[in-house]
Amino acid sequence: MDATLRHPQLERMLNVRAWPLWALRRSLTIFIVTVVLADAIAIIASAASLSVRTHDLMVFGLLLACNAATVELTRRASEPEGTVKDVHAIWELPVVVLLPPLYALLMPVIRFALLQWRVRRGSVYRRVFSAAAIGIAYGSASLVFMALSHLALGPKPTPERNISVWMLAVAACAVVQWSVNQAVILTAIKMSAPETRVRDQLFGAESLHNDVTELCVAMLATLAIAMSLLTLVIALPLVTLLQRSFRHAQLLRDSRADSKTGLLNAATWERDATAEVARAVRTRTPLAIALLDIDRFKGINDTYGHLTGDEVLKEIAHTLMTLLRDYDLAGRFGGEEFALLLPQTRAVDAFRIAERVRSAISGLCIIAPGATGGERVHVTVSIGVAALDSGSKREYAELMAAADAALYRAKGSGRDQVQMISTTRGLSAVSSTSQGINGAVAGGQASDEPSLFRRAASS
Ligand code: GH3
Ligand code: MG
Ligand code: MG
Repeated sequence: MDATLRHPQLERMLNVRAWPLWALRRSLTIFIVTVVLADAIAIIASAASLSVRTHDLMVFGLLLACNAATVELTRRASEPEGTVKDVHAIWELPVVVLLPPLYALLMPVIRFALLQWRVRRGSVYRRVFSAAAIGIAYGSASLVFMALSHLALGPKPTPERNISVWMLAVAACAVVQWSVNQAVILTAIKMSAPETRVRDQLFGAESLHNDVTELCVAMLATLAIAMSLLTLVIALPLVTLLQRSFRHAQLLRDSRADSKTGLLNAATWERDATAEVARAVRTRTPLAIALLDIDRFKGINDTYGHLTGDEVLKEIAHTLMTLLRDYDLAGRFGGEEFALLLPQTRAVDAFRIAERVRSAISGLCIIAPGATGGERVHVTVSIGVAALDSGSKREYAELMAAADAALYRAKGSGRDQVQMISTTRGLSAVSSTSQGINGAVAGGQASDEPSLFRRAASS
């Protein structure tokens, strides 16, 4: 059998003209190639001036083993897409400080090869670029450490001579490494997508806190390893714990979100909304709840398929995120039902917001793939709003029942409309349809209306 047929990936790699790297913006391609070349030149230059010592090889081997163990832990937890916070600097900063520059330049190359092999097949040019960017950062840090410690501690700097000065040089080295790496990565991200808001990702409070923690532990590990290699045995479980803790914030976010739409999940929305209603009653401030149900969604699934149905759910969620304020709570309440909590919102404003949402959703242009190039899916929603006017003492459950009753009425009155119940005015409500606001509609008590959970059978 032909070897190339047995190794399609190898065949793709050897086909240089087809590399995805060439499909990027020209300036970005040039930047990536420049960074990789600079790193390659640094590796060759430092290899030429290296004098191999057994002790150095042993230190490098042990730190490499710890780094590989960290990669294996990433594999078990699975490497998520996007920006991932790792702890590799803890094993790599000691290499930068304690060993000749070649080792620091090689470490990221081996790390990214391991990630590619053991964790996830990512885009090769991205892996190579990341390894080169970190290599350059380590190379610069290594030069800075050598220069600073030579000045303060003489030609063979060791922590024993003056531990504080030595640690200051290590800290400077860590800062240089971090800054050069951020600068290179940031330049590449900005070149590939100038509109990306990388500031929050890289310089947000959480990200900075994680980076500072990682570098502080890396400095302690460097000092400990400089004293005795045995400390690696103690450091490994601590680093494992730190690696897990970096996922804490992400796990917390995931546990609050609905995976399909990214809105709050039902349990989180309910918990947060209950607390907000209690606060509004206590502080005598207005608040409103809106329940939104997609009209004839079963028909959309039946006509266009569930994938298109899911697309509709995502588009509606996106519309809600765009239209609502930062402090409003939007959750996916059930299959095709959404719940909104609008703090500091009087009845009349809540109605206006709900009407804006209804109108934006009925104007959505969602295309279902089809043989004729796609067909527009017409989506509408019915919304029931209940407002807690300032000074009212209603509870969360009463407010939900009132919003549910309003939603039921919106469905019964022809769908694609907003109905509202102001709790201080009993069930007197205003309604709007796609034709406009209809005015006040009289009704009974909220509890007379069928409940959200009984409505399915009657609609
Ligand atoms: P109405 O206007 O009275 O609300 O009619 P409806 O068809 O929207 O209401 P019904 O409760 O009969 O149908 C809801 C449908 O929502 C049925 C279910 O298959 C669909 N659904 C629930 N969750 C999902 C989901 O996650 N994805 C998709 N595609 N469909 C879902
Ligand atoms: Mg429903
Ligand atoms: Mg529905």
